[in-house]
Amino acid sequence: PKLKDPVIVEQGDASSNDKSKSDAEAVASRIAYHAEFTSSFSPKGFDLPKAYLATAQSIRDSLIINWNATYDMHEKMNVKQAYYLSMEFLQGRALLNAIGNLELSGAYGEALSKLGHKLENVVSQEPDAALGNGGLGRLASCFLDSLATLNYPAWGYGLRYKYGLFKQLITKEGQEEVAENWLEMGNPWEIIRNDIFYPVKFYGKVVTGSDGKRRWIGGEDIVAVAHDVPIPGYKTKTTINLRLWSTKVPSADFDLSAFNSGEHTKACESQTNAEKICYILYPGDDSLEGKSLRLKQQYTLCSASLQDIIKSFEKRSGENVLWKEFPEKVAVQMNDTHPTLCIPELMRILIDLKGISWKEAWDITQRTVAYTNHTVLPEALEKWSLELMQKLLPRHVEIIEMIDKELVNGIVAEFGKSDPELLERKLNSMRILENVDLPSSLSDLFIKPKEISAIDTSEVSKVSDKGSLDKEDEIIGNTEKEVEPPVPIPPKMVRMANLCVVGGHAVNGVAEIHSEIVKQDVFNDFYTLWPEKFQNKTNGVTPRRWIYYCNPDLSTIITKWIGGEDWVLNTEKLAELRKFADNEDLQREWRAAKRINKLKVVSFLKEKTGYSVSPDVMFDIQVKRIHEYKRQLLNILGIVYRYKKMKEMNAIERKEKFTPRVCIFGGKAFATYAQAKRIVKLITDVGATINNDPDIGDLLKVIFVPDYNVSVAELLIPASELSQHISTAGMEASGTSNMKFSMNGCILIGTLDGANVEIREEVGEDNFFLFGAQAHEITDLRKERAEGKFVPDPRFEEVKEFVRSGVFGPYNYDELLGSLEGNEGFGRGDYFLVGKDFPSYIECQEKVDEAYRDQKRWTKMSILNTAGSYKFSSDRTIHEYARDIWNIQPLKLP
Ligand code: NBG
Repeated sequence: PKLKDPVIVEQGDASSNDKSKSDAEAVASRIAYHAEFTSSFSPKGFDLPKAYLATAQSIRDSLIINWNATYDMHEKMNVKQAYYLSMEFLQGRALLNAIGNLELSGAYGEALSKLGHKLENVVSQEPDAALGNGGLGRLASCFLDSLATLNYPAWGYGLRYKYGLFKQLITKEGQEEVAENWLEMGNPWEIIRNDIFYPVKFYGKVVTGSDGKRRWIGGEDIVAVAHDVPIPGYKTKTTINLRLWSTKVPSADFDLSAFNSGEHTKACESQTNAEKICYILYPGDDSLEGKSLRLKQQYTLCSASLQDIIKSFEKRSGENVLWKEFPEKVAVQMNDTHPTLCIPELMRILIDLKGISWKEAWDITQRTVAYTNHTVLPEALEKWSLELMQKLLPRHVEIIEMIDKELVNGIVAEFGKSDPELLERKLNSMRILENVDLPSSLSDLFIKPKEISAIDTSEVSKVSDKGSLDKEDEIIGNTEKEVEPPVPIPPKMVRMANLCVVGGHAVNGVAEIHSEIVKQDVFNDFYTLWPEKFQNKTNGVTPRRWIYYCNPDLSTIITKWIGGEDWVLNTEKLAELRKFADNEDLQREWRAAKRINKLKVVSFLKEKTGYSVSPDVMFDIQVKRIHEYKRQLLNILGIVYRYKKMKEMNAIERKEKFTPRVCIFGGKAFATYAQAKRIVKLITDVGATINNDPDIGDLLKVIFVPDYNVSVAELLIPASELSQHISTAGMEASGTSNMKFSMNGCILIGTLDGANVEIREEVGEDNFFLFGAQAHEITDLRKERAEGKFVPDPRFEEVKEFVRSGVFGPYNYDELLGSLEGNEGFGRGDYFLVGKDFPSYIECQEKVDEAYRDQKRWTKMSILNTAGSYKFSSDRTIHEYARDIWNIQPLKLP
């Protein structure tokens, strides 16, 4: 490639042929320029990795122009801005999205082919930016896409983890984790802002200055440095910012004399200590070091982001900084409880550094921050040891204690002292501090200070949600730990979720049923006191990434039948497909598109797992984090049942009875969640047996896709025909892959849980395979089990026996299967009600088989799923947040 003038290509206008031809030339010269001057490879040659980097850098130039223009406009207009703080952003790949959003796909395709490469091959060189774990992180990324697309003034703030979460390998042993070195080849999407950094302090002590003010001094100082990732909107110039922090020591801290006297490790110690804060997401927190590292991560995110937000507020205010107007310019959204420290940190900055009174600072803080709850699993609502927090963040603990004290006063004022029992119950559930004595004026009221908890701690050893807190997973998996004697003195804890509810002006759940549970159960006492704080914001996903780019064949069909491409921005238009659901031409095209997507997956599976599958069988997929409540175990036991029945029949019978399927699983089990890892092992063992059984052939295949991530999802979801969302009712806050599957014309089998409820409403009952107990029945069912009254279905017993018989290999599954049984031995009482739902699940699967045999009916169901999915665009969700919580307005570049 020859270097020409490095002209930057303007946002696309593919309407004219000449324009696109000249665009292609300009793009080619731009790519060639970067291949020669910016790429970190040898200047010779133009292989795929180099083509990717040069292409990314070329489009980045265009993004930066829009990104600067967006920033300047927001600053000039001084509009209110929303800041989304999240420990996770699961961005996936950026190149195709950027090219598409700038409407330069044609020009880039042509340019690359001139340079000897195919766009799709170049695009697939990009490693996923996997700074997240699951739905919570991917939701944050979908929100950024919608915010930019809808021209909202908003930014994301997160951490730049050097090694992400982990890379999953599937071996004979099951899952293994290795470090994911996603930055190995450099990251063309980030702009390292060496000019933007903030001090972050840990430890030290608080003293009272001569002016009577509290000051946090001493301790360990690190620096957080900004890395900016431009986020382009679709068909708009608006390009917002995702600012990720990395950590290092202040440069003056390098111990030169230690280094020169040969103590190299010692000299570099503080450097490593600072850098390790951003090594990985969710570092193990068994040890005290692990716990304090996590708390350091959370505080770094909150402190650096707030300092940045405040600096920008001050700059935009000019001479006249009016702090009480801060909430009119700034909205901070806390994505789950991980950024809770925003509350005491904002208070600290306002009071200690800006000289504002407690009362005013509290008013400003409350009006600024809001909290989204993403799980009702009690133990996943984070708690931190007060002792640890006191060491690490002494000034914040003073502030939290003060907030708790004011809360106690408020509760006493509300409920009075006349009914000590009621008052005690309210205090126990609502206080921020747990197991901390009340002021003496109150404690006299009660007989003795009780062990307190907002939640029923007896459940703690049974449930867990990997999304937030991880140690509980081990409690499930590790029986040795369980028998530890109870701690004599209950530890003093800080309940982060309570702090969020008290300190924020809005609390929202992420699907209707979830928001109801939040109000009626998890935070009921708060809801009774402040009903106006509580809201629902049903999740959504971006239709750009999740149909338009990942499923181009289906998109072309939709555009053709609806008569235009505006459904990508206005998903309501998808509903127009309803009137063609029976049309034979559309049905034929629809099936053909699905088949193309299935063929892509066939080759992908062959490459990744070695298994060959037929594109003519039903693609049945369950991809999500591996978790007991998500019940991959129910799925695999259903498969085992199916296999056993097949083996009991002759070839003709089994062909008649069963619809051929490939059952695909994917997802990561948290590294220390032993039970989840056993589930992975079982799935792979079952696969190894069934896939090699000559009696079965294409009738049934079971495949575990290793290292499930955003890019794998983009491949699997468009090819899927049935997808499983089968959590124990009431436990999945929303789920978001259910929305993606439905959008791509996949039919769901699921329980009435999370967003399934709303999806079923929208797509119609006939187009959703429903089974299982409902949320309001779960408590009684668990009770029934605990009392030994539950009689398991013989088919369930049969299937467990079959696994135990060793058909799937020598691994001992007692601990896994025991969890589905009573409370003796390995028994854990089947907390997730797999046994209860098993019969209705396998019966429902029979209905699936039958429906699939009628391809016309199935295709109609598929079309009606896409048509009914319009509500689940994150554009709708973001408009609701903007209107009901943040009070921000869109602002478009001229
Ligand atoms: C997850 C829930 C999902 C939900 C996403 C996004 C956590 C803590 N929660 O059901 O389990 O879809 O959040 O809201 O990761």
